[in-house]
Amino acid sequence: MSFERAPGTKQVKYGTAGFRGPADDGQMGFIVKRSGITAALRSRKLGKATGLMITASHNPVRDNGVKVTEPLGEMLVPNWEGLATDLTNADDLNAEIAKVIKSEEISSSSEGLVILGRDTRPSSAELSFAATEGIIQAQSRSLNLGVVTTPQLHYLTYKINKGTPVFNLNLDLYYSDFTNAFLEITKNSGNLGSVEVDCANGVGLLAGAQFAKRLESKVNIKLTNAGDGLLNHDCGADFVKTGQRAPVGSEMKEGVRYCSVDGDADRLVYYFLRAGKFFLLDGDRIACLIATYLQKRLGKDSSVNFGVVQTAYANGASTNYLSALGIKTVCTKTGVKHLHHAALDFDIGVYFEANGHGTVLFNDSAIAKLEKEGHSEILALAKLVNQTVGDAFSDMLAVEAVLYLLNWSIEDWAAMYSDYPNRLMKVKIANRADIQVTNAERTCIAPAGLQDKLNSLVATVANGRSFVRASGTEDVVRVYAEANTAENCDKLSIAVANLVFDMADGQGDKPSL
Ligand code: G16
Repeated sequence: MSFERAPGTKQVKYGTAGFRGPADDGQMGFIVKRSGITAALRSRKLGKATGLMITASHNPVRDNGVKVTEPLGEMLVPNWEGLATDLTNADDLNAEIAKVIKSEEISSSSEGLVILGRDTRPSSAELSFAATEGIIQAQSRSLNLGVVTTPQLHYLTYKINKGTPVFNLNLDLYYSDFTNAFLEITKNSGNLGSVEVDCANGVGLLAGAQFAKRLESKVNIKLTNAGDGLLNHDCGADFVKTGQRAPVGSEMKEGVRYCSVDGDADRLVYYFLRAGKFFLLDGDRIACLIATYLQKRLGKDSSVNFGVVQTAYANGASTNYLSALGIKTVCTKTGVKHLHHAALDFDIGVYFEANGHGTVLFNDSAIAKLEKEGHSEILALAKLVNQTVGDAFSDMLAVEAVLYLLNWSIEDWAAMYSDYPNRLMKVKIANRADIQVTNAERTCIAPAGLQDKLNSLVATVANGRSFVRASGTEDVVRVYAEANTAENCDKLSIAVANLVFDMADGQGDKPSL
């Protein structure tokens, strides 16, 4: 694989979750190398370690990608996304590096440190060499954690910047912190039953095996799709959420809790079987479960201000459920970075995308107020939820803990509300940048006239809602639709998908269900 960029190569953009694309078309090598340069320059600018994760998460195994992490584990700040894009597209790389060093006032004597991680894709190992080459070129060192989940990389990047010495940085820190937090919360419980985790044939199987072993006295964690099949193929959180069905290899039984993580283990969805019927508990449900718990425990008199951050993909029934309880909700654009940012406006910000990506942020004021008001149980929960980024395993333990604390079964959780029938479709068009949106992605402003026609279609079904947006991780336009019945939902989604296909230069076959 070449790590150099041929002049005139098609331009790329740092998107929803960094850069993503095919791993075999000769582009990913230079993209990852230059992301190594970006991460190193960012580290030199801040005088702190940054993180670099090689993964294409939920995408198929043939793809790969890369994302840069800020020192405290957050996503890269917006102005540096622009610099990452410029560095990656530059014909003259050295000139572009010099430009960033000058504009960002990076000292020539500074040296950076980049914490490097990768997922299990066949292309990831070689790409980590590309990253290292870039990091060295940008006058920095790298610390290679090898194969890790995305949240592990974020967490250990946070840890090193909070004072953990380099030579003490290892995954045991991560496992111990979350295991101990779970054991503390459940110290008075017996065995909590069985959870079967679909690992998407990805890196989640390593984390899953560790938690299964460390928590065997409290919960029976069984792993499926643990490396015996193709990554994300007919399995994983994205497959289960989009298809609203069980992954391959799962012979579902009543009375067992099931969940799926995605290819880099930063998303989680739950499901179970009752009377032969499949029930999905997605990111909206996880947010509602945790928000319900917080509201019950905080009570009316608490000074702690909490709220839930969602995106346009949140099922309308979940937003109505939260509003009926008087819980504040905010809607942002897709992308964890947007939700994370909005969640910081609350003392406790619960943020989840419907696809299962999210976490719960507790700020310093929340911790102080919880201590003052004597909420030791919620303080324990704060330690169980990964504060840096959405983490499938930390979220799974948080769900298990909250169900236990509320004395709820998975069926009690499912009974919170009934989802409105919904469907997510993908439409391939010539240039997805032709689709322009605003209003937290709920209104399409280009191509001209598309939104008016979409509104007319929505008006033909009861309780209709639909929006379209270009994916930031795949070369497709996403179409979301909701309606009062499954039949109306299908009718609306297919009509909107065809509208996009016709008005935005659709490619290949016309969309169908
Ligand atoms: C990434 C982002 C998520 C986003 C998802 C899909 O997830 O981190 O915030 O919801 O992509 O984004 P889009 O609709 O723009 O393709 P992951 O799990 O793939 O890293």
